[in-house]
Amino acid sequence: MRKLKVIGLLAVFVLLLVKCQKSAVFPAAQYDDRLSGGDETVFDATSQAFGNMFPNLAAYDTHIHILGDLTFNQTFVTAPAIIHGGLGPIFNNTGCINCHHNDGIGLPTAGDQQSSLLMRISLPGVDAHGGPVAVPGYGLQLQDKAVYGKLPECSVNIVYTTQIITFADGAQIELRAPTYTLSNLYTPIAGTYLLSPRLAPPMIGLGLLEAIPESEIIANADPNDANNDGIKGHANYVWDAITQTRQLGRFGWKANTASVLTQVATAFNQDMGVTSSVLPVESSYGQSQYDGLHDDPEVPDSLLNAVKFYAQTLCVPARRNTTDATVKRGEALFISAKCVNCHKQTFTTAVDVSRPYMSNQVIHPYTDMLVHDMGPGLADNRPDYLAGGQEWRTAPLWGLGLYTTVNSPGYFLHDGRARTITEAIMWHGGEAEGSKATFQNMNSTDRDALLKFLQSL
Ligand code: HEC
Ligand code: HEC
Ligand SMILES: [Ca+2]
Ligand SMILES: [Ca+2]
Ligand SMILES: [Ca+2]
Repeated sequence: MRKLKVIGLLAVFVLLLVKCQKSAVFPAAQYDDRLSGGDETVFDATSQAFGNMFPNLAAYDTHIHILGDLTFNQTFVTAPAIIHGGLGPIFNNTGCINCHHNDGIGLPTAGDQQSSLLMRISLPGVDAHGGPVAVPGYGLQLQDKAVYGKLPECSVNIVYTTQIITFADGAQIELRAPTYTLSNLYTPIAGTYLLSPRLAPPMIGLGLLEAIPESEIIANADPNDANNDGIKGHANYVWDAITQTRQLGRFGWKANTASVLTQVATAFNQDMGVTSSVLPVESSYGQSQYDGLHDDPEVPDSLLNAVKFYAQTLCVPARRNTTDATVKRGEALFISAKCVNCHKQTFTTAVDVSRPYMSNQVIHPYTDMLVHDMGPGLADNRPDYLAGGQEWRTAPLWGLGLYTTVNSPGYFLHDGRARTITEAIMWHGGEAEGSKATFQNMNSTDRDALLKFLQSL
C-alpha cells in the first residue's frame, strides 16, 4: 500500500515536471518581443548591426557565410582576371557592398562611386510573361557606368523640388520629390519609355522572408477590400528567369523577384555585368558595348551560391526599449492608425528540417509582403508584373530604428527621397492616405510616441 502511494506521488511529481518543462518550452506568457528575427536575432545596435550572421549556423555553414561575405565586399575588375573578374562592360557599381553600404540602405545619388540608385527602364505594355517590355539597345535596366573604352548607356540626373507640409498642430516639415532625366544616351531611344528608380535596400532577414509560407502571405491579400478598411493588398506574381516558372514575388521594392538566388544572380548580371551559370548572357549582349569574350560564367557557382547563402543568413537586430511606456503607447498608435494593416507584425516561417535555423521561427518583419497602391506621390507609373504604376511592396520595418546608425545619414522609401521617418510617413497616400491623415492630425506628443516606437524596431 505504502509503496503504491509513493509510486502515485512520484507519478504526480513526474507529471508536474513534464508540465513545467512544456511550459518552459512554450513560454507564451514570457514571449520576448525584442526578438524580431526569432532565434536569428542579434543584440547589436552599433553601425555594424546589419552585418551579423545567423547565430545558429553550423560550423560548415559559417564558413560558406564568411566566403559569401568576402565576395559581397569585393570590388570586381575587368576581364581577364584570375579572381573577381568579369565586371562590365557596362555596370552600375563595382561590388555589392558599394551599393548595400554596411549591408544597409543605399545612397540616392547618381554617377558617383557610392551611388546605390539604379533605374529600371521599359516600354509600355507587357512581354510574353506579363512583365515589363525591354527597350531595344537598353534592356530593362540602365547601366550608367562602363569599363575603359566602352560607353555607359547614359547618365542619370536627379533634381529635387521641395514643398512644405503642415501638421494639424502647426508644425512644419519639408518634403522633396525627385525628377529624373537622362542625358548622354549612347543610342537614341525610340518612343516613350518608363523609368523606375530603385535604391539599394537593407540586407537583413531576407532568408526569413523567403521562408514565410506562400499561403500565409496570400491569406492577408484583400484585393477587393472585402473587410472594408480601405486597404487592398495583393500579391505580385512574377516570371522567374532561373526556374522558368511563374512565382510569388517577394524581393525588390515592387516584389518583382521571386527568390534570393534570382535577386543575387540578377544583381551580378545587371548591376555589375558579371555573368553566372544561371544567368549566363551579358546584359550588354547585342549592344555595341558587348565584349564578345565568351568567358561566361564569370562568377563560379561556388561564389554565387556563397553570396546567395550570405544574403539569406544575415540576421535581424533585436528591438530596443520595448518596455518603455512611450514606446508601448507608440505601438498602440501604430495599430490604431492602421499602419499595422500593411506593416504586419508577425509571421511564422515554414518548418524546414534541412535548415533548422530557418525553420518555424516567429518573426516580426512589419510587412505583409503584398503590394499596395500608395497614391500618385510615390508612383513610378511603371508596372512590374502585377504591381501597378502606383503600387509598392510594404517595406519591412525591422531594423528601421538603426538605419541612421548603420548608414549615416540614412534614407527612406524606394528612391531615398525621405530623409527622416516622418518624411517617409508623410509620403504615404493611396490606400495609406487614412493612416497618413491620422498621423498628420496627431498632436506632437502622439507623433513623438509613434516615432519612438518606430525607432525601437
Ligand atoms: C548599383 C547598386 C547595386 C549593386 C551593385 C547591388 N545591388 Fe542589390 N539591390 C540594389 C537595388 C536598387 C535593389 C532593389 C531592386 C528592386 O527593387 O528591384 C537591390 C536589391 C537586392 C536584394 C533584395 C533585397 C530586398 O529586400 O528585396 C538582394 C538580396 C541584393 N540586392 C543582393 C545584392 C548582391 C548579392 C549584390 C552583388 C552581387 C548586389 N545586390 C549588388 C542595388 C544594388
Ligand atoms: C497601405 C499600406 C500601408 C499603410 C497603411 C502604411 N504603410 Fe508604410 N509603407 C507602405 C509601403 C508600400 C511602403 C514603401 C513605399 C515606397 O518605398 O515607395 C511603406 C514605407 C514605410 C516606411 C519607410 C520604410 C523604408 O524602409 O524606407 C515607413 C517608416 C513606414 N512605411 C511607416 C508607416 C507608418 C508609421 C504607417 C502608419 C501611420 C504606415 N507606414 C502605414 C505601406 C503602408
Ligand atoms: Ca562581364
Ligand atoms: Ca541596360
Ligand atoms: Ca481591406
